[in-house]
Amino acid sequence: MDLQPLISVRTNPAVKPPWYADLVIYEVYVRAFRDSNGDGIGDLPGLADRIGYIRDLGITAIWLLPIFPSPLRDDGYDISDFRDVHPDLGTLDDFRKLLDRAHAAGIRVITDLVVNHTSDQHPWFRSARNGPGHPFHDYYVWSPTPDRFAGTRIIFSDTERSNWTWEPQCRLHYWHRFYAHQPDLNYDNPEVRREMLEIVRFWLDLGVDGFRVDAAPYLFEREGTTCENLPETHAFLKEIRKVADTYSPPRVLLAEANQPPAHLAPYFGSGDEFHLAFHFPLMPAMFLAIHREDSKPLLEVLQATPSLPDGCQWAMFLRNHDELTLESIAEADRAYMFDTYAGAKEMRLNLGIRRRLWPLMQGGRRQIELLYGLILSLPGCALLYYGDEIGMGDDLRLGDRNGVRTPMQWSTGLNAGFSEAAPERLYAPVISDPEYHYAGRNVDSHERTPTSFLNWLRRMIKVHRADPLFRGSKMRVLYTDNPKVFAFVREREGQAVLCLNNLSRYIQPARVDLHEWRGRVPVDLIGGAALPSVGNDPVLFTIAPHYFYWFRLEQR
Ligand code: OTU
Repeated sequence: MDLQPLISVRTNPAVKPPWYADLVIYEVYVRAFRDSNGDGIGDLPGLADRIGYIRDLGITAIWLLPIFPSPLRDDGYDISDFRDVHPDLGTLDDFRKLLDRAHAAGIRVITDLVVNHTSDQHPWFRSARNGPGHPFHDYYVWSPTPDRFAGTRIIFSDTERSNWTWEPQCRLHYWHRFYAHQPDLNYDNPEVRREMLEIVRFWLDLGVDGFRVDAAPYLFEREGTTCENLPETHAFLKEIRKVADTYSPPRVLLAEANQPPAHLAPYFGSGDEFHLAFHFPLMPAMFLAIHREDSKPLLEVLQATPSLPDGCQWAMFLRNHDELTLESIAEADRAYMFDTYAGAKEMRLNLGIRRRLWPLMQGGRRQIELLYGLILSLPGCALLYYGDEIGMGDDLRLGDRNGVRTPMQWSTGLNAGFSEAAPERLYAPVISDPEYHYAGRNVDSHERTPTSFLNWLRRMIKVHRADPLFRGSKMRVLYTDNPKVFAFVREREGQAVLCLNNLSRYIQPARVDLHEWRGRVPVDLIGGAALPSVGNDPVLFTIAPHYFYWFRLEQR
Protein backbone atom coordinates (compact mmCIF):
# COMPACT_ATOMS: atom_id res chain seq x y z
CA MET A 1 0.00 0.00 0.00
CA ASP A 2 1.23 3.47 -0.83
CA LEU A 3 1.64 5.25 2.49
CA GLN A 4 2.64 8.87 2.45
CA PRO A 5 3.08 11.25 5.31
CA LEU A 6 1.25 14.38 4.27
CA ILE A 7 0.81 18.01 5.06
CA SER A 8 1.65 19.66 8.31
CA VAL A 9 0.32 22.81 9.90
CA ARG A 10 3.35 23.56 12.00
CA THR A 11 3.72 25.30 15.27
CA ASN A 12 7.09 25.24 16.93
CA PRO A 13 7.11 22.51 19.59
CA ALA A 14 9.95 24.25 21.42
CA VAL A 15 7.86 27.31 22.19
CA LYS A 16 5.32 27.18 25.00
CA PRO A 17 1.89 28.04 23.55
CA PRO A 18 0.87 31.58 24.53
CA TRP A 19 -2.38 32.34 26.37
CA TYR A 20 -4.36 33.00 23.23
CA ALA A 21 -3.25 29.96 21.20
CA ASP A 22 -6.11 27.67 22.16
CA LEU A 23 -9.03 29.90 23.08
CA VAL A 24 -12.56 28.62 22.81
CA ILE A 25 -14.19 31.84 21.67
CA TYR A 26 -17.88 32.66 21.93
CA GLU A 27 -19.11 35.31 19.53
CA VAL A 28 -21.75 37.51 21.13
CA TYR A 29 -24.08 39.98 19.54
CA VAL A 30 -24.83 42.02 22.66
CA ARG A 31 -28.10 43.37 21.23
CA ALA A 32 -29.33 39.78 20.88
CA PHE A 33 -28.11 38.20 24.08
CA ARG A 34 -30.06 39.33 27.13
CA ASP A 35 -32.11 42.44 27.82
CA SER A 36 -31.68 43.62 31.43
CA ASN A 37 -33.94 46.69 31.40
CA GLY A 38 -36.97 45.53 29.46
CA ASP A 39 -36.59 47.81 26.43
CA GLY A 40 -36.51 44.92 23.97
CA ILE A 41 -32.77 45.25 23.27
CA GLY A 42 -30.00 43.13 24.72
CA ASP A 43 -27.41 45.09 26.68
CA LEU A 44 -24.08 44.92 28.50
CA PRO A 45 -25.55 44.34 31.98
CA GLY A 46 -27.65 41.54 30.46
CA LEU A 47 -24.54 39.93 29.04
CA ALA A 48 -22.65 40.42 32.32
CA ASP A 49 -25.48 38.60 34.06
CA ARG A 50 -25.05 35.56 31.78
CA ILE A 51 -21.26 35.22 32.06
CA GLY A 52 -21.82 32.16 34.26
CA TYR A 53 -23.62 30.41 31.42
CA ILE A 54 -20.74 31.20 29.05
CA ARG A 55 -18.16 30.00 31.57
CA ASP A 56 -20.06 26.73 32.13
CA LEU A 57 -19.99 26.11 28.41
CA GLY A 58 -16.20 26.04 28.71
CA ILE A 59 -15.60 29.29 26.87
CA THR A 60 -12.30 31.11 27.51
CA ALA A 61 -12.90 34.30 25.51
CA ILE A 62 -15.84 36.29 24.22
CA TRP A 63 -15.77 38.41 21.08
CA LEU A 64 -18.30 41.23 21.06
CA LEU A 65 -19.68 42.61 17.82
CA PRO A 66 -19.32 46.42 17.70
CA ILE A 67 -20.78 48.11 20.80
CA PHE A 68 -20.15 51.71 19.76
CA PRO A 69 -22.58 54.55 19.06
CA SER A 70 -23.92 54.02 15.57
CA PRO A 71 -26.96 54.71 13.41
CA LEU A 72 -27.13 50.91 13.08
CA ARG A 73 -27.43 50.65 9.35
CA ASP A 74 -24.86 47.85 9.43
CA ASP A 75 -25.52 46.61 12.96
CA GLY A 76 -22.86 48.78 14.50
CA TYR A 77 -20.14 48.28 11.87
CA ASP A 78 -21.09 51.85 10.94
CA ILE A 79 -19.51 53.69 13.85
CA SER A 80 -20.29 57.30 14.73
CA ASP A 81 -18.10 57.48 17.86
CA PHE A 82 -15.17 55.16 18.49
CA ARG A 83 -14.80 56.08 22.16
CA ASP A 84 -18.17 55.30 23.68
CA VAL A 85 -20.85 52.64 24.03
CA HIS A 86 -24.14 52.69 22.12
CA PRO A 87 -26.79 53.97 24.58
CA ASP A 88 -29.02 50.99 23.71
CA LEU A 89 -26.37 48.71 25.13
CA GLY A 90 -25.37 50.65 28.26
CA THR A 91 -22.49 52.89 29.28
CA LEU A 92 -18.72 52.75 29.40
CA ASP A 93 -19.14 51.98 33.07
CA ASP A 94 -21.33 48.98 32.22
CA PHE A 95 -18.57 47.87 29.87
CA ARG A 96 -15.99 48.10 32.68
CA LYS A 97 -18.26 46.03 34.89
CA LEU A 98 -18.62 43.45 32.15
CA LEU A 99 -14.83 43.27 31.83
CA ASP A 100 -14.54 42.68 35.58
CA ARG A 101 -17.22 40.00 35.57
CA ALA A 102 -15.68 38.20 32.61
CA HIS A 103 -12.15 38.41 33.95
CA ALA A 104 -13.26 37.14 37.36
CA ALA A 105 -14.72 34.12 35.55
CA GLY A 106 -11.47 33.54 33.66
CA ILE A 107 -12.90 34.79 30.37
CA ARG A 108 -11.01 37.21 28.13
CA VAL A 109 -12.84 39.93 26.26
CA ILE A 110 -12.10 40.71 22.62
CA THR A 111 -13.91 43.60 20.96
CA ASP A 112 -14.45 44.44 17.33
CA LEU A 113 -12.13 47.11 15.98
CA VAL A 114 -13.50 48.60 12.79
CA VAL A 115 -10.53 50.31 11.19
CA ASN A 116 -11.49 50.58 7.54
CA HIS A 117 -14.46 52.94 7.66
CA THR A 118 -16.83 55.02 9.74
CA SER A 119 -20.52 55.79 9.51
CA ASP A 120 -21.45 58.75 7.33
CA GLN A 121 -22.90 60.09 10.60
CA HIS A 122 -19.49 60.22 12.27
CA PRO A 123 -18.60 63.87 13.05
CA TRP A 124 -15.49 63.46 10.89
CA PHE A 125 -17.54 62.69 7.81
CA ARG A 126 -20.23 65.24 8.60
CA SER A 127 -17.55 67.89 8.48
CA ALA A 128 -15.59 66.29 5.64
CA ARG A 129 -18.53 66.26 3.25
CA ASN A 130 -18.62 70.07 3.28
CA GLY A 131 -15.64 70.05 0.96
CA PRO A 132 -11.89 70.54 0.73
CA GLY A 133 -10.64 72.94 3.36
CA HIS A 134 -13.17 71.79 5.92
CA PRO A 135 -11.81 69.95 8.95
CA PHE A 136 -11.46 66.21 8.41
CA HIS A 137 -12.03 66.39 4.65
CA ASP A 138 -8.76 64.52 4.14
CA TYR A 139 -9.86 61.79 6.56
CA TYR A 140 -11.72 60.24 3.63
CA VAL A 141 -10.91 59.30 0.03
CA TRP A 142 -12.37 61.62 -2.62
CA SER A 143 -12.42 61.85 -6.38
CA PRO A 144 -14.02 64.17 -8.91
CA THR A 145 -14.75 61.12 -11.10
CA PRO A 146 -15.86 57.62 -10.02
CA ASP A 147 -13.23 55.84 -12.10
CA ARG A 148 -10.19 55.64 -9.85
CA PHE A 149 -9.08 52.22 -8.49
CA ALA A 150 -11.13 50.48 -11.17
CA GLY A 151 -9.56 47.09 -10.40
CA THR A 152 -11.34 46.83 -7.07
CA ARG A 153 -14.17 44.34 -6.60
CA ILE A 154 -17.48 45.24 -4.96
CA ILE A 155 -18.01 43.25 -1.76
CA PHE A 156 -21.66 44.03 -1.03
CA SER A 157 -22.56 43.24 -4.61
CA ASP A 158 -26.30 42.80 -3.90
CA THR A 159 -26.74 46.42 -2.82
CA GLU A 160 -23.81 48.48 -4.10
CA ARG A 161 -23.22 49.29 -7.76
CA SER A 162 -19.88 51.04 -7.22
CA ASN A 163 -17.24 51.64 -4.58
CA TRP A 164 -17.78 55.37 -5.18
CA THR A 165 -20.74 57.45 -4.09
CA TRP A 166 -21.55 61.03 -5.08
CA GLU A 167 -21.58 63.55 -2.26
CA PRO A 168 -23.70 66.49 -3.44
CA GLN A 169 -22.52 68.82 -0.70
CA CYS A 170 -18.94 68.97 -1.95
CA ARG A 171 -19.59 67.69 -5.46
CA LEU A 172 -17.07 64.86 -5.14
CA HIS A 173 -17.30 61.10 -4.99
CA TYR A 174 -16.14 59.27 -1.85
CA TRP A 175 -14.67 55.78 -1.62
CA HIS A 176 -16.33 52.92 0.28
CA ARG A 177 -15.67 49.16 0.21
CA PHE A 178 -18.94 48.34 1.98
CA TYR A 179 -22.27 50.15 2.19
CA ALA A 180 -22.39 53.66 0.74
CA HIS A 181 -23.13 54.94 4.24
CA GLN A 182 -19.73 53.59 5.37
CA PRO A 183 -17.08 55.89 3.87
CA ASP A 184 -13.54 54.44 3.96
CA LEU A 185 -10.95 56.26 6.03
CA ASN A 186 -7.97 57.70 4.16
CA TYR A 187 -4.97 55.87 5.57
CA ASP A 188 -2.58 57.95 3.52
CA ASN A 189 -3.38 60.72 5.97
CA PRO A 190 -1.02 60.44 8.97
CA GLU A 191 -3.73 62.05 11.14
CA VAL A 192 -6.06 59.10 10.45
CA ARG A 193 -3.34 56.64 11.40
CA ARG A 194 -2.62 58.57 14.59
CA GLU A 195 -6.33 58.74 15.52
CA MET A 196 -6.79 55.01 15.01
CA LEU A 197 -3.79 54.13 17.16
CA GLU A 198 -5.21 56.38 19.89
CA ILE A 199 -8.53 54.56 19.66
CA VAL A 200 -6.63 51.29 20.02
CA ARG A 201 -4.95 52.63 23.17
CA PHE A 202 -8.26 53.90 24.54
CA TRP A 203 -9.78 50.40 24.60
CA LEU A 204 -6.59 48.64 25.66
CA ASP A 205 -6.27 51.08 28.57
CA LEU A 206 -9.82 50.19 29.55
CA GLY A 207 -8.70 46.59 29.82
CA VAL A 208 -9.86 44.74 26.72
CA ASP A 209 -7.76 41.68 25.97
CA GLY A 210 -7.63 42.19 22.25
CA PHE A 211 -9.37 43.03 19.02
CA ARG A 212 -10.98 41.23 16.17
CA VAL A 213 -9.86 43.60 13.44
CA ASP A 214 -12.69 44.06 10.96
CA ALA A 215 -12.07 44.24 7.22
CA ALA A 216 -8.30 44.25 7.66
CA PRO A 217 -7.30 43.91 3.96
CA TYR A 218 -8.78 47.15 2.67
CA LEU A 219 -7.08 50.07 4.45
CA PHE A 220 -5.04 51.58 1.60
CA GLU A 221 -5.85 52.15 -2.06
CA ARG A 222 -3.36 52.13 -4.91
CA GLU A 223 -4.07 52.61 -8.61
CA GLY A 224 -3.57 49.49 -10.71
CA THR A 225 -4.11 47.07 -7.81
CA THR A 226 -7.10 45.28 -6.30
CA CYS A 227 -6.68 47.63 -3.30
CA GLU A 228 -6.49 44.56 -1.06
CA ASN A 229 -3.59 43.21 1.00
CA LEU A 230 -1.32 46.10 0.02
CA PRO A 231 2.12 46.41 1.65
CA GLU A 232 1.05 49.79 3.09
CA THR A 233 -1.92 48.11 4.76
CA HIS A 234 0.31 45.47 6.34
CA ALA A 235 2.69 48.19 7.52
CA PHE A 236 -0.11 49.96 9.38
CA LEU A 237 -1.44 46.73 10.89
CA LYS A 238 2.05 46.19 12.27
CA GLU A 239 1.77 49.61 13.91
CA ILE A 240 -1.34 48.42 15.74
CA ARG A 241 0.59 45.33 16.82
CA LYS A 242 3.39 47.51 18.20
CA VAL A 243 0.87 49.32 20.38
CA ALA A 244 -0.68 46.03 21.55
CA ASP A 245 2.79 44.76 22.46
CA THR A 246 3.39 47.64 24.84
CA TYR A 247 0.76 46.12 27.16
CA SER A 248 1.46 43.32 29.56
CA PRO A 249 0.67 40.57 28.92
CA PRO A 250 0.53 41.54 25.24
CA ARG A 251 -3.00 41.91 23.93
CA VAL A 252 -4.15 39.76 21.08
CA LEU A 253 -5.01 40.74 17.49
CA LEU A 254 -7.34 38.52 15.47
CA ALA A 255 -7.56 39.19 11.73
CA GLU A 256 -10.76 39.22 9.77
CA ALA A 257 -9.15 38.86 6.37
CA ASN A 258 -11.50 37.03 4.07
CA GLN A 259 -8.80 35.92 1.65
CA PRO A 260 -7.40 32.77 0.03
CA PRO A 261 -4.47 31.08 1.82
CA ALA A 262 -1.71 32.78 -0.18
CA HIS A 263 -2.96 36.23 0.80
CA LEU A 264 -3.81 35.19 4.33
CA ALA A 265 -0.26 34.23 5.35
CA PRO A 266 1.15 37.78 5.25
CA TYR A 267 -1.30 38.84 7.98
CA PHE A 268 0.93 37.02 10.45
CA GLY A 269 3.97 38.96 9.16
CA SER A 270 7.04 37.39 10.67
CA GLY A 271 5.22 37.08 13.95
CA ASP A 272 4.94 40.87 14.18
CA GLU A 273 1.45 41.46 12.77
CA PHE A 274 -1.60 39.40 13.83
CA HIS A 275 -1.44 36.70 16.50
CA LEU A 276 -4.52 35.00 15.13
CA ALA A 277 -6.45 34.95 11.88
CA PHE A 278 -9.73 33.32 10.99
CA HIS A 279 -9.13 30.40 8.66
CA PHE A 280 -11.57 31.63 6.00
CA PRO A 281 -10.60 29.07 3.31
CA LEU A 282 -11.13 26.08 5.59
CA MET A 283 -14.64 27.09 6.62
CA PRO A 284 -16.46 26.37 3.33
CA ALA A 285 -14.15 23.39 2.74
CA MET A 286 -15.62 21.66 5.80
CA PHE A 287 -19.13 22.06 4.39
CA LEU A 288 -17.99 20.84 0.98
CA ALA A 289 -16.19 17.84 2.44
CA ILE A 290 -19.14 16.71 4.49
CA HIS A 291 -21.59 17.00 1.63
CA ARG A 292 -19.29 15.37 -0.93
CA GLU A 293 -18.28 12.75 1.65
CA ASP A 294 -14.70 13.34 0.63
CA SER A 295 -11.67 14.58 2.53
CA LYS A 296 -10.18 16.11 -0.62
CA PRO A 297 -11.50 19.66 -0.08
CA LEU A 298 -9.94 19.63 3.39
CA LEU A 299 -6.63 18.22 2.16
CA GLU A 300 -6.42 20.82 -0.60
CA VAL A 301 -6.94 23.71 1.79
CA LEU A 302 -4.54 22.30 4.36
CA GLN A 303 -1.94 21.74 1.66
CA ALA A 304 -2.24 25.40 0.73
CA THR A 305 -2.21 26.49 4.36
CA PRO A 306 1.07 28.16 5.19
CA SER A 307 3.17 27.37 8.21
CA LEU A 308 2.78 29.97 10.90
CA PRO A 309 5.48 32.02 12.53
CA ASP A 310 6.02 31.24 16.21
CA GLY A 311 3.42 32.72 18.49
CA CYS A 312 0.71 32.68 15.81
CA GLN A 313 -2.37 30.51 15.43
CA TRP A 314 -5.52 30.00 13.41
CA ALA A 315 -9.04 30.63 14.57
CA MET A 316 -11.33 27.92 13.20
CA PHE A 317 -15.02 28.62 12.77
CA LEU A 318 -18.16 27.17 11.25
CA ARG A 319 -20.53 30.12 11.36
CA ASN A 320 -20.58 33.73 12.47
CA HIS A 321 -22.85 36.78 12.28
CA ASP A 322 -22.31 37.19 8.52
CA GLU A 323 -23.36 35.15 5.54
CA LEU A 324 -21.40 31.94 4.97
CA THR A 325 -18.96 33.62 2.65
CA LEU A 326 -17.91 31.97 -0.58
CA GLU A 327 -15.81 34.91 -1.74
CA SER A 328 -12.42 33.26 -1.67
CA ILE A 329 -13.14 29.80 -3.07
CA ALA A 330 -13.09 28.39 -6.61
CA GLU A 331 -16.10 29.19 -8.77
CA ALA A 332 -17.09 25.53 -9.21
CA ASP A 333 -17.03 24.99 -5.44
CA ARG A 334 -19.09 28.13 -4.95
CA ALA A 335 -21.73 26.88 -7.39
CA TYR A 336 -21.79 23.53 -5.60
CA MET A 337 -22.18 25.24 -2.22
CA PHE A 338 -25.06 27.40 -3.49
CA ASP A 339 -26.83 24.39 -4.98
CA THR A 340 -26.33 22.30 -1.88
CA TYR A 341 -26.92 24.73 0.93
CA ALA A 342 -28.94 27.58 -0.56
CA GLY A 343 -31.51 26.06 -2.89
CA ALA A 344 -33.84 29.03 -2.47
CA LYS A 345 -32.70 32.38 -3.81
CA GLU A 346 -33.68 34.17 -0.58
CA MET A 347 -30.99 32.19 1.24
CA ARG A 348 -28.27 33.88 -0.80
CA LEU A 349 -26.64 37.20 -0.06
CA ASN A 350 -23.75 38.74 -2.01
CA LEU A 351 -21.34 35.83 -2.52
CA GLY A 352 -22.63 33.89 0.44
CA ILE A 353 -25.40 32.04 2.24
CA ARG A 354 -27.33 33.80 4.99
CA ARG A 355 -28.24 30.85 7.18
CA ARG A 356 -27.42 29.53 10.60
CA LEU A 357 -25.58 26.26 11.16
CA TRP A 358 -28.57 24.08 12.08
CA PRO A 359 -30.84 24.93 9.16
CA LEU A 360 -27.81 24.74 6.84
CA MET A 361 -27.25 21.15 7.92
CA GLN A 362 -31.01 20.48 7.84
CA GLY A 363 -30.86 19.78 11.54
CA GLY A 364 -28.54 16.80 11.06
CA ARG A 365 -27.16 16.41 14.53
CA ARG A 366 -24.47 13.88 13.62
CA GLN A 367 -23.16 16.11 10.84
CA ILE A 368 -23.14 19.08 13.18
CA GLU A 369 -21.31 17.09 15.86
CA LEU A 370 -18.73 16.06 13.28
CA LEU A 371 -18.20 19.68 12.24
CA TYR A 372 -17.66 20.73 15.86
CA GLY A 373 -15.39 17.72 16.31
CA LEU A 374 -13.27 19.13 13.48
CA ILE A 375 -12.92 22.67 14.79
CA LEU A 376 -12.20 21.40 18.29
CA SER A 377 -9.43 19.06 17.13
CA LEU A 378 -7.74 21.07 14.37
CA PRO A 379 -4.96 23.43 15.49
CA GLY A 380 -5.79 26.82 16.94
CA CYS A 381 -8.74 28.53 18.54
CA ALA A 382 -12.32 27.39 17.99
CA LEU A 383 -15.11 29.92 17.58
CA LEU A 384 -18.74 29.30 18.50
CA TYR A 385 -21.51 31.61 17.37
CA TYR A 386 -24.09 32.37 20.06
CA GLY A 387 -27.19 30.22 19.83
CA ASP A 388 -25.64 27.48 17.72
CA GLU A 389 -25.03 25.52 20.93
CA ILE A 390 -28.79 25.21 21.42
CA GLY A 391 -29.60 24.52 17.79
CA MET A 392 -31.08 27.94 17.01
CA GLY A 393 -32.73 28.48 13.65
CA ASP A 394 -32.79 31.56 11.43
CA ASP A 395 -35.47 33.85 10.06
CA LEU A 396 -35.24 34.38 6.33
CA ARG A 397 -38.02 36.95 6.40
CA LEU A 398 -35.60 39.40 8.00
CA GLY A 399 -33.42 41.22 5.46
CA ASP A 400 -29.66 41.27 5.01
CA ARG A 401 -27.96 39.15 7.69
CA ASN A 402 -30.55 39.94 10.36
CA GLY A 403 -32.07 36.48 10.10
CA VAL A 404 -29.05 34.98 11.88
CA ARG A 405 -28.98 37.67 14.58
CA THR A 406 -32.26 37.02 16.39
CA PRO A 407 -32.68 36.99 20.20
CA MET A 408 -30.92 34.31 22.23
CA GLN A 409 -33.34 31.67 23.52
CA TRP A 410 -33.06 31.14 27.26
CA SER A 411 -36.34 29.53 28.25
CA THR A 412 -39.90 28.70 27.24
CA GLY A 413 -41.04 31.95 28.88
CA LEU A 414 -42.02 35.31 27.38
CA ASN A 415 -39.75 36.22 24.43
CA ALA A 416 -37.79 33.02 25.04
CA GLY A 417 -36.54 34.59 28.27
CA PHE A 418 -34.59 37.18 26.31
CA SER A 419 -36.55 40.25 27.43
CA GLU A 420 -39.50 41.31 29.56
CA ALA A 421 -40.64 43.79 26.90
CA ALA A 422 -43.87 43.33 24.94
CA PRO A 423 -43.01 41.01 22.02
CA GLU A 424 -43.66 43.71 19.43
CA ARG A 425 -40.99 45.89 21.04
CA LEU A 426 -38.13 43.44 20.56
CA TYR A 427 -35.36 44.64 18.22
CA ALA A 428 -36.09 41.43 16.26
CA PRO A 429 -38.65 38.65 16.67
CA VAL A 430 -37.66 35.42 18.42
CA ILE A 431 -37.62 32.31 16.24
CA SER A 432 -41.05 30.71 16.38
CA ASP A 433 -41.47 28.66 13.22
CA PRO A 434 -42.58 25.13 14.12
CA GLU A 435 -39.31 23.41 13.32
CA TYR A 436 -37.01 25.74 15.24
CA HIS A 437 -39.47 27.14 17.78
CA TYR A 438 -37.80 28.43 20.95
CA ALA A 439 -40.10 26.23 23.05
CA GLY A 440 -37.86 23.29 22.25
CA ARG A 441 -34.64 25.13 21.59
CA ASN A 442 -33.63 27.09 24.63
CA VAL A 443 -30.97 26.95 27.31
CA ASP A 444 -33.30 25.74 30.12
CA SER A 445 -34.62 22.80 28.13
CA HIS A 446 -31.18 21.86 26.87
CA GLU A 447 -29.72 22.02 30.37
CA ARG A 448 -32.41 19.73 31.73
CA THR A 449 -31.95 17.13 28.99
CA PRO A 450 -28.80 15.05 29.50
CA THR A 451 -28.65 14.07 25.82
CA SER A 452 -29.10 17.62 24.51
CA PHE A 453 -26.69 19.15 22.04
CA LEU A 454 -25.70 21.79 24.60
CA ASN A 455 -24.64 19.11 27.06
CA TRP A 456 -22.83 17.20 24.34
CA LEU A 457 -20.92 20.32 23.30
CA ARG A 458 -20.00 21.16 26.90
CA ARG A 459 -18.51 17.71 27.29
CA MET A 460 -16.55 17.97 24.06
CA ILE A 461 -15.14 21.38 24.98
CA LYS A 462 -14.13 19.90 28.33
CA VAL A 463 -12.35 16.98 26.67
CA HIS A 464 -10.71 19.38 24.23
CA ARG A 465 -9.49 21.69 26.98
CA ALA A 466 -8.27 18.84 29.17
CA ASP A 467 -5.88 17.45 26.59
CA PRO A 468 -2.58 19.32 26.34
CA LEU A 469 -2.04 18.01 22.82
CA PHE A 470 -4.90 20.13 21.54
CA ARG A 471 -2.89 23.12 22.69
CA GLY A 472 -0.27 24.46 20.30
CA SER A 473 0.81 21.03 19.07
CA LYS A 474 1.64 20.21 15.49
CA MET A 475 -0.87 18.64 13.14
CA ARG A 476 -0.01 16.01 10.54
CA VAL A 477 -2.45 14.50 8.09
CA LEU A 478 -2.25 10.70 7.88
CA TYR A 479 -2.78 8.53 4.88
CA THR A 480 -5.83 6.28 4.91
CA ASP A 481 -7.07 3.99 2.15
CA ASN A 482 -10.54 5.53 2.31
CA PRO A 483 -10.97 9.12 1.09
CA LYS A 484 -14.20 9.41 3.04
CA VAL A 485 -12.19 9.26 6.25
CA PHE A 486 -10.16 12.30 7.18
CA ALA A 487 -7.37 11.33 9.55
CA PHE A 488 -4.71 13.34 11.29
CA VAL A 489 -2.59 13.42 14.43
CA ARG A 490 -1.86 16.19 16.85
CA GLU A 491 1.60 15.47 18.16
CA ARG A 492 4.35 16.81 20.36
CA GLU A 493 7.52 15.25 21.67
CA GLY A 494 6.47 11.69 20.97
CA GLN A 495 2.95 12.15 22.30
CA ALA A 496 0.07 11.88 19.88
CA VAL A 497 -3.69 12.12 19.60
CA LEU A 498 -5.18 10.45 16.55
CA CYS A 499 -8.29 12.12 15.09
CA LEU A 500 -10.49 10.15 12.69
CA ASN A 501 -13.45 11.71 10.95
CA ASN A 502 -15.96 9.80 8.86
CA LEU A 503 -17.35 12.31 6.38
CA SER A 504 -19.84 9.81 5.02
CA ARG A 505 -23.43 9.16 5.99
CA TYR A 506 -22.66 5.43 5.96
CA ILE A 507 -20.41 3.29 8.07
CA GLN A 508 -16.83 3.30 6.70
CA PRO A 509 -13.79 1.11 7.17
CA ALA A 510 -10.40 2.79 6.98
CA ARG A 511 -6.89 1.43 7.29
CA VAL A 512 -4.58 3.92 8.92
CA ASP A 513 -0.83 3.54 8.87
CA LEU A 514 0.27 3.88 12.48
CA HIS A 515 3.52 1.92 12.31
CA GLU A 516 5.51 4.73 13.88
CA TRP A 517 3.40 4.22 17.00
CA ARG A 518 3.87 0.46 17.08
CA GLY A 519 3.12 -0.95 20.52
CA ARG A 520 1.00 2.05 21.56
CA VAL A 521 -2.56 1.61 22.77
CA PRO A 522 -5.27 3.84 21.23
CA VAL A 523 -7.38 5.12 24.12
CA ASP A 524 -10.64 6.93 23.40
CA LEU A 525 -10.33 10.42 24.88
CA ILE A 526 -14.07 10.68 25.44
CA GLY A 527 -15.05 7.33 26.93
CA GLY A 528 -11.68 5.97 28.00
CA ALA A 529 -11.91 2.58 26.26
CA ALA A 530 -8.61 1.04 25.16
CA LEU A 531 -8.21 -0.67 21.79
CA PRO A 532 -5.75 -3.47 20.98
CA SER A 533 -2.20 -2.17 20.71
CA VAL A 534 -0.84 -1.03 17.35
CA GLY A 535 1.10 -3.61 15.35
CA ASN A 536 3.14 -3.40 12.16
CA ASP A 537 0.25 -3.43 9.75
CA PRO A 538 -2.05 -0.49 9.09
CA VAL A 539 -4.81 -0.48 11.70
CA LEU A 540 -8.35 -1.09 10.53
CA PHE A 541 -10.93 1.23 12.08
CA THR A 542 -14.63 0.96 11.42
CA ILE A 543 -16.34 4.29 11.90
CA ALA A 544 -20.04 4.92 12.29
CA PRO A 545 -21.81 7.38 9.94
CA HIS A 546 -20.66 11.00 10.47
CA TYR A 547 -18.75 9.97 13.52
CA PHE A 548 -15.39 11.04 14.82
CA TYR A 549 -12.86 9.51 17.20
CA TRP A 550 -10.11 11.09 19.25
CA PHE A 551 -7.58 8.46 20.41
CA ARG A 552 -4.58 9.15 22.59
CA LEU A 553 -1.82 6.81 21.42
CA GLU A 554 -0.65 5.73 24.86
CA GLN A 555 2.60 4.09 25.78
CA ARG A 556 1.74 1.27 28.15
C1 OTU B 1 -17.21 42.57 8.01
O1 OTU B 1 -17.50 41.73 6.92
C2 OTU B 1 -18.23 42.33 9.11
O2 OTU B 1 -18.07 41.03 9.61
C3 OTU B 1 -19.61 42.61 8.56
O3 OTU B 1 -20.60 42.30 9.50
C4 OTU B 1 -19.66 44.06 8.16
O4 OTU B 1 -20.88 44.35 7.55
C5 OTU B 1 -18.52 44.43 7.21
O5 OTU B 1 -17.25 43.93 7.65
C6 OTU B 1 -18.38 45.94 7.13
O6 OTU B 1 -17.91 46.46 8.34
O7 OTU B 1 -14.79 42.54 5.95
O8 OTU B 1 -13.44 40.95 4.51
O9 OTU B 1 -18.23 38.24 3.30
O10 OTU B 1 -16.48 38.56 5.50
O11 OTU B 1 -18.78 41.16 4.67
C7 OTU B 1 -14.80 41.02 4.27
C8 OTU B 1 -18.66 38.36 4.57
C9 OTU B 1 -15.43 41.73 5.41
C10 OTU B 1 -17.72 39.17 5.41
C11 OTU B 1 -17.54 40.58 4.86
C12 OTU B 1 -16.77 41.36 5.84
